[in-house]
Amino acid sequence: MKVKRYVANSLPDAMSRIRDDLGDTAVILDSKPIKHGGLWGLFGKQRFEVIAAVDHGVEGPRLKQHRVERDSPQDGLKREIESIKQMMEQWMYTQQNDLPRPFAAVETHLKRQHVTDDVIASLFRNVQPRIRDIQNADEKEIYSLVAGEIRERFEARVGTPLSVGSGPKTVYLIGPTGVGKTTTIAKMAAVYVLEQGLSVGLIAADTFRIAAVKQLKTYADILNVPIHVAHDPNEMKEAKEKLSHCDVVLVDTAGRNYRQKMNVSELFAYIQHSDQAAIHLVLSLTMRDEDIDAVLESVSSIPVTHLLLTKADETTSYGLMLNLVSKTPYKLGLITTGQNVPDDMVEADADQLTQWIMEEVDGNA
Ligand SMILES: Nc1nc2c(ncn2[C@@H]2O[C@H](COP(=O)(O)OP(=O)(O)O)[C@@H](O)[C@H]2O)c(=O)[nH]1
Ligand SMILES: [Mg+2]
Repeated sequence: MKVKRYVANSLPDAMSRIRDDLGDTAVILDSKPIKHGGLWGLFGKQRFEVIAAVDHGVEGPRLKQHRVERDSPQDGLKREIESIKQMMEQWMYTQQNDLPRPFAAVETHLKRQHVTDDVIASLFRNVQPRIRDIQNADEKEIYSLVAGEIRERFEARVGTPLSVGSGPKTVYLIGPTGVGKTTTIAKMAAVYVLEQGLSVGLIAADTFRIAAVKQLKTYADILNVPIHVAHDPNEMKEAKEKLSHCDVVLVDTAGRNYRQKMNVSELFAYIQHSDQAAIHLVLSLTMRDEDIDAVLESVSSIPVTHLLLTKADETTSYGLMLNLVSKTPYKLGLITTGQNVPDDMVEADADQLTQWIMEEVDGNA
């Protein structure tokens, strides 16, 4: 039997070198990361040591067994390396820094939910001291500790977005075009009028598009509530005065490109001089991380109070909600789950949100 040690930057690199060197019948006897950084080496850069051998009698992950029918030698090799890589990466977790396998399973799941690496790292960091025996940690224990940690983070942030009692009288919805601001205003107005028996006034400050005012007017007619249109900050002030008898005033703002500073300062002019105001930043759960970051950056000068997350029905990855809890100081308010007015809306609930993120993990949430 010929045994050789290989050190490479990645497993595919190692595999391709082993193939060149030892041929198709080579088997992997052992592999481990030999240099690492970051939390338990999970997110740091590392190199891999792979011990490979050629001997027909040796059992192990045989390179040849992973070969599929191929169109060209390169395609076949690529696929083969990919499948070995996946298999090895899972297995490697058990070898790395005494990291128990359940962490790998939870990490894979959280990544599928689009929880970012830094958030996953901070979850694991917080959970680790609570594990009695990390070497022999029970898979379920890790799942429930991580779920518990996620739940605590949500719990610390859930607000009471619909309570008006001593709370804010004017509620602004701000956010990019098409995220669902107007639809959500209609849902909120319906809840206030039909469920809480409050008097509601609406202000359409989205005069950028004629259709947007019409849309809100239609809802105002259905609910039989007063609506005013504000074309500029002065008219906004007047509209608010006219609606001062209402228990709550909902303001629909223009969803313009917030990357342009002009638009943000214009928006700011509409919402300033608002005491007792709640400002809900509306973001869709279908938005890309980079776009969300751009919006967060551009509204940083606005005193946002709540995050309002829409289109939960259009995604199955809810990690964004957890990322947002880390990235922003805002309360988690309403979450919308469809186009039906007023039914498709819930108040953020820590248990529910945790379940959305952790479900499918063997029902351990
Ligand atoms: N699937 C889904 N669609 C929604 C939701 N909320 C709003 N929409 C739809 O998104 C589109 C844009 O909504 P709109 O309220 O006009 O967005 P705005 O530009 O932010 O005011 C409309 O077709 C809405 O019906 C939601 O929670 N789920
Ligand atoms: Mg609108």
